[in-house]
Amino acid sequence: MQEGASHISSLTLNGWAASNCPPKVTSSDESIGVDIVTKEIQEQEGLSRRLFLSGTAAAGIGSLAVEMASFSAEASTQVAAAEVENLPRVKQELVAPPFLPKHDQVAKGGPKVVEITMVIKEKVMVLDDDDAEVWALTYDGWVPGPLVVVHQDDYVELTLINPATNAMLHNIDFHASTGALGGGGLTHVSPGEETVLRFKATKAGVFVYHCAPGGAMIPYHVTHGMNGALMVLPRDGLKDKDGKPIRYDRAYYVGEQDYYIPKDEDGEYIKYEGAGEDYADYMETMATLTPSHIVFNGAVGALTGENAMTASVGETVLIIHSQANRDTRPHLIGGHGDYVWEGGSFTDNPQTGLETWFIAGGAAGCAIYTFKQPGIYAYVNHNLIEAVLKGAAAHFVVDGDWDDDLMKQVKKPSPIK
Ligand SMILES: [Cu+2]
Repeated sequence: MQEGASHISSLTLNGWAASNCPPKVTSSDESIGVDIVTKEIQEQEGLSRRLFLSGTAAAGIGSLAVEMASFSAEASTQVAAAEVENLPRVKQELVAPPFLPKHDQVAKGGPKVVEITMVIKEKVMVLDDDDAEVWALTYDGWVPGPLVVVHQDDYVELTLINPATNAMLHNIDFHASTGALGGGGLTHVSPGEETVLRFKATKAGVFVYHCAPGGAMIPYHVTHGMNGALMVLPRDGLKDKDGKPIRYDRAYYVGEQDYYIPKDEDGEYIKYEGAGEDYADYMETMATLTPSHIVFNGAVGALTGENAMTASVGETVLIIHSQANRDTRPHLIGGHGDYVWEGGSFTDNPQTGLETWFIAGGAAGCAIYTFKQPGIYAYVNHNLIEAVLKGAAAHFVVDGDWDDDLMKQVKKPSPIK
């Protein structure tokens, strides 16, 4: 096991970086990104599309995939511990964000094996009113992928299915897990394959998961929507700094997504025939680090208007926010974060009374707020350029009675006397 583990880490490091470093790169970190892009594009030109997209022909990935397969079989026999086999099993039906699957806030009984299934779907998504579209790479057809909820010390058992109708190779890296690149090293599935990964949820908190097939395909897949989040609740539920229980009436999952959609010479967004067709163009737009879109739940307006999240005055709402690639700063306009787990770890005491909180790229965090006034609240990334011009905004529609004590319009806007 030890030998296999060290073997895999050196191999996967190739997948993550080394295989993409051109020979010329020595100490200049700044140049690596550009050189990676150039090299990937050059490689692509010399390869058949199918082979390239499947990942099997990408630099370093071919041998990697073969080694992974043998390691995977070896590992799966070794971890089949009898005590895990004897645990109770439950199936969790995953649902489309912003909703959460049915779950208990306080665990009933001891640790369980929570079985989930995700089907990888490559599909066209329209991103805005300008008809910008992307061949999204998704878990279960949603951007973000479904939120998974378990309790600390439960086991997550994922069946990951990559239907033969897809064009690309995918996998999954759970930040909540320990070992084998978060499971990324054990879950590479080509079109027509499925795999089962089980891991123990040892840390309580909210965590990102994402596709990480290797090399430049990692940011390419993540910025095509292939990410989501998993919440590991403490077995006895959420608590404040004094150990007092915190319970929520509703919970929502907001996944923030940056896209880098290429444009043609006329400034129009380019449309492509299939998943992966935008690869060469996308490598260039992605390398600018300037997203064309920054949106909540896949597209501009996915959580506004009739898609707004709802609540009532007096209800306590948990808002989970993830960003798999890029820093962000959620803010509820007209409200607060009563309790905020900014870094996402439930082992830490929540911060209280925040106006805006920071979510590091590659992380999830969450906030709890009890609504006190009715009306429409905007929930935004408080880089307001990103919220208003790029799309990172959602709405809460809250019903109930207005409280004049908290706010009152003493005089309507009228001519100055
Ligand atoms: Cu993928």
